[in-house]
Amino acid sequence: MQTFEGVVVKTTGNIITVQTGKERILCRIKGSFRIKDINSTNPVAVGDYVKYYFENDDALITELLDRKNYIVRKSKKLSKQVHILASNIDHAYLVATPVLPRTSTGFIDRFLATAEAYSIKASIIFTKADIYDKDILNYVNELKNLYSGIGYSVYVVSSHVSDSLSPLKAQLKDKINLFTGHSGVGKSSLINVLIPGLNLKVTPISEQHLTGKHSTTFAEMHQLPEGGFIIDTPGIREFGTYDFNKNDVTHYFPEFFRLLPHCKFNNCIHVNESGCAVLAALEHGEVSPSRYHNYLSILNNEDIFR
Ligand SMILES: Nc1nc2c(ncn2[C@@H]2O[C@H](COP(=O)(O)OP(=O)(O)OP(=O)(O)O)[C@@H](O)[C@H]2O)c(=O)[nH]1
Ligand SMILES: [Mg+2]
Ligand SMILES: [Zn+2]
Repeated sequence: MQTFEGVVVKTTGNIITVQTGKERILCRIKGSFRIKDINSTNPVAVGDYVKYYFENDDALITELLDRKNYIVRKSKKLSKQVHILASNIDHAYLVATPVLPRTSTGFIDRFLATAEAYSIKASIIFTKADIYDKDILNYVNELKNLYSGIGYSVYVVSSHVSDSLSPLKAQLKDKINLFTGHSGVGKSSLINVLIPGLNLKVTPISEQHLTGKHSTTFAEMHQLPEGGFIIDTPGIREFGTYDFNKNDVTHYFPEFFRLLPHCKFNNCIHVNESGCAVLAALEHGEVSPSRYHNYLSILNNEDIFR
């Protein structure tokens, strides 16, 4: 029996689309997989490497290869089950907009902390630069300075100005990239410009609520002409996907983590401990108040989206 190997590019119900070379094959799962440690609603996810073979005219997946990493979200509020959004990601990008719809720093910081928790490299893309007025542009530049100061790459782009995409393009090449963010921020629009001819569905945001209309309904991986892939995902409302341990949260804020050796206590969580280097840096304006505020929010398990 000849088996083949490929990467899952799309899953819809029982049909799993697997790409091998340039070819895409519609597969089903043979029997059922049981995956240790993850209580997930989906046995395979976009980005998974699988083995399959042909039985008559059917392509059947027999094996899931080890995952390098994966990102999950809770399938329902309060549910213990998770949905694996994607796996084997080299780089996760938060697609964000200061307006129409607005992405809060709470949402940005929760995304970055989640990526740190999963050890996935993360960057921020601010889109719709063509509609920023002076005040918004100043605000975006402030955020750009803040996040690049911490060590995250920040791109300011417009899907309507293809030149604005050159630095981003260079970074996407030859990697498996995930695009996430609120509905309506322009994830699919951006991918349409990066992959000419793709024509993903794009929907204007609601004029009444100024929010997106959930145009993309399932994750799908698309091949870049220069090499590499982008995973387009449905818009999400919140990034509260990970049950952080209180003592670990400081590990997910790199600029706080760098200060930890200077705190008096090596298990300092920077709330009210004496001799805390993070609190001192906050007082001296060396740590951003919004980062600190969002850190506390995560520590206290508050819902900070929007
Ligand atoms: N002015 C302007 N509008 C944009 C830009 N990018 C996207 N849009 C518009 O924003 C709206 C939403 O874009 P989509 O690409 O569907 O957004 P999405 O993030 O994929 O949304 P979901 O699939 O619902 O998560 C559409 O009306 C786009 O035309 C941009 O750079 N500038
Ligand atoms: Mg979309
Ligand atoms: Zn401290």
